[in-house]
Amino acid sequence: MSAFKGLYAFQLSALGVLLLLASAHGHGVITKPKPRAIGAANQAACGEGVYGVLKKDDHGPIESAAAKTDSGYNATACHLFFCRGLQFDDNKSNVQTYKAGQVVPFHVDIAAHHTGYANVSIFNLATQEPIGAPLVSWSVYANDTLGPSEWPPNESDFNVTIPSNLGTTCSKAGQCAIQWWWYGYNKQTYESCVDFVVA
Ligand SMILES: *[C@@H]1O[C@H](CO)[C@@H](O)[C@H](O)[C@H]1NC(C)=O
Ligand SMILES: *[C@@H]1O[C@H](CO)[C@@H](O)[C@H](O)[C@H]1NC(C)=O
Ligand SMILES: *[C@@H]1O[C@H](CO)[C@@H](O)[C@H](O)[C@H]1NC(C)=O
Ligand SMILES: *[C@@H]1O[C@H](CO)[C@@H](O)[C@H](O)[C@H]1NC(C)=O
Ligand SMILES: *[C@@H]1O[C@H](CO)[C@@H](O)[C@H](O)[C@H]1NC(C)=O
Ligand SMILES: CC(=O)N[C@H]1CO[C@H](CO)[C@@H](O)[C@@H]1O
Repeated sequence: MSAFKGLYAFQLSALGVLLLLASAHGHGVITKPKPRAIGAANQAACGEGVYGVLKKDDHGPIESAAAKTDSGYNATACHLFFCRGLQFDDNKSNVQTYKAGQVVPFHVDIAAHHTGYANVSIFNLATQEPIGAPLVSWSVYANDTLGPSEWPPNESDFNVTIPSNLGTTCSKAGQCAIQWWWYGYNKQTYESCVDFVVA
């Protein structure tokens, strides 16, 4: 093989590895605090098709899973676009305890940038409605025309302050979660939830 052909083959295989990494790692997920994880309750509520996509790539857009709904999909039980369809029943021992006013550091692993907007809010799990205004929000998030050195550090590392006015709204496990929500203008939605109680 000539040096030129060798280099070409190397570039092709490097590209293949990059594409593989991109598809294996998807786009974004909270990694700190420990977010809601997938399990058997998700499988039962969302069906095999959706469960398979969500399980394969915890960073991927929810729309990829929505494209695989099958006869096992129960929209109400799965609530795919709320907490990514991940279920409290699979995470009963994964509930954080915070104090009112506590500053909680978050880390989001953004594996691919897609320009959009994002916010972080406390949600009532029974109604799936936000409680109060977002705790953090970005009118522009993950701008994909910026290079790594220009990425705002606060898109992946930020603090959330637990409000002091929640009263007993979030005093029991299963009542509240903090949801990080990113919508990319390429029509991709990413969500992670952290279940918590204020005690
Ligand atoms: C779908 O889930 C809801 C909520 O859990 C439940 O009430 C309903 O019976 C389920 N529907 C089917 C067809 O299983
Ligand atoms: C993304 O960054 C580029 C380069 O700084 C800028 O021109 C563009 O307006 C930004 N996009 C948004 C939606 O703010
Ligand atoms: C993130 O940092 C940028 C500066 O890089 C600032 O303009 C913006 O207000 C910050 N956003 C949040 C949510 O902290
Ligand atoms: C979060 O808050 C802590 C303590 O208040 C501070 O030391 C840290 O720098 C903050 N982190 C970010 C990303 O702002
Ligand atoms: C939070 O972000 C989501 C998607 O990024 C958006 O649909 C929602 O309207 C935002 N909420 C607020 C209160 O801005
Ligand atoms: C990620 C995690 O901690 N998952 C736990 C959520 O709660 C269930 C039920 O208690 C456990 O089995 C999981 O290990």
